[in-house]
Amino acid sequence: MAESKKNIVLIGAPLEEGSGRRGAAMGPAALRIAGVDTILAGLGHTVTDEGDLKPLPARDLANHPGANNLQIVAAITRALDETVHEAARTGKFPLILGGDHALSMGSVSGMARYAAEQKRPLFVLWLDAHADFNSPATSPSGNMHGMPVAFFCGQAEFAPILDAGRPMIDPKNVFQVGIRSVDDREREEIAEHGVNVYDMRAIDETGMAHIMHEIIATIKAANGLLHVSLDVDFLDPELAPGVGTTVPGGATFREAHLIMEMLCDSGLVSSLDLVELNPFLDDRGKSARILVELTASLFGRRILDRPTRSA
Ligand code: NNH
Ligand code: MN
Ligand code: MN
Ligand code: MN
Repeated sequence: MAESKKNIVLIGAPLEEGSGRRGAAMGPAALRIAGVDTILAGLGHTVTDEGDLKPLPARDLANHPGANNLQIVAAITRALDETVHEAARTGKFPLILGGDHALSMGSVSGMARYAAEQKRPLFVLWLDAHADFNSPATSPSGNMHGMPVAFFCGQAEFAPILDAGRPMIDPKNVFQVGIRSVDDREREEIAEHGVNVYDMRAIDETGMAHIMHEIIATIKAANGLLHVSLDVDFLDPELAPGVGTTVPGGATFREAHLIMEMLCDSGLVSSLDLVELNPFLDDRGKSARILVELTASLFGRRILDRPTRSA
């Protein structure tokens, strides 16, 4: 199999203000302590750590009653948008160490800008218990980590965070896998906008291999780039307790591992977020270690040297 050694840049985004509780700001440190850099370097990749982004709040934006800590989330969004775009533009693979899931507003918009320059469509694989398609108008909590998908699908009420007219994502290019907690208004929105949702029931009924074959085939046929966003709560809480919003009945280690191996073989992935890790809630670093293990599989660690079986 063709080995592809990458130039990976680690970008820490210690955001917790999108989540409504403290602790996710410790995520980047925990992922480094779990050895994300050394495991990737050990696989033959070049790894550079850019440290943590710590922008000042975006004071040009008014506080919004439906979007808690908007100024801080907007500042991280702008900083990541710029940093991720610049990394991709210079041939690097941006690996974002989160931080809560609101940071994907910036990582995905940065990659959307890059994909538009490459004249290729950007697809997003959203591995999460939640659909994260709320907006300030629909969110039951006001927590912006429940809003990033609506943001990068171009929902108008977010407009002042980034310049108007920026390339965004077609909701039909978003694949959500592992979903098992959706709010009422959110359910209507994802249906209306045509987001592709593979909920837990779909995984049980058809199996992860079949679902991933389907997603990978669609992206290949479109010559797309793929951004992967991995929320810790995608995994079953028994496996990964280090997250503020556990939902029972999550993905097993084997399902998550299969996704990573199939994505690695596909060669499609251009950027990755590791989000929602809350080390304060974790059990002796267990969740951080699993995220690092899964990342290693995505970057080429394999058990036997054989390719994905055909569909
Ligand atoms: N849907 C809820 C909200 O918008 C919870 C979102 N929480 C997450 N998303 N952890 O991944 O407030
Ligand atoms: Mn999420
Ligand atoms: Mn979630
Ligand atoms: Mn809408």
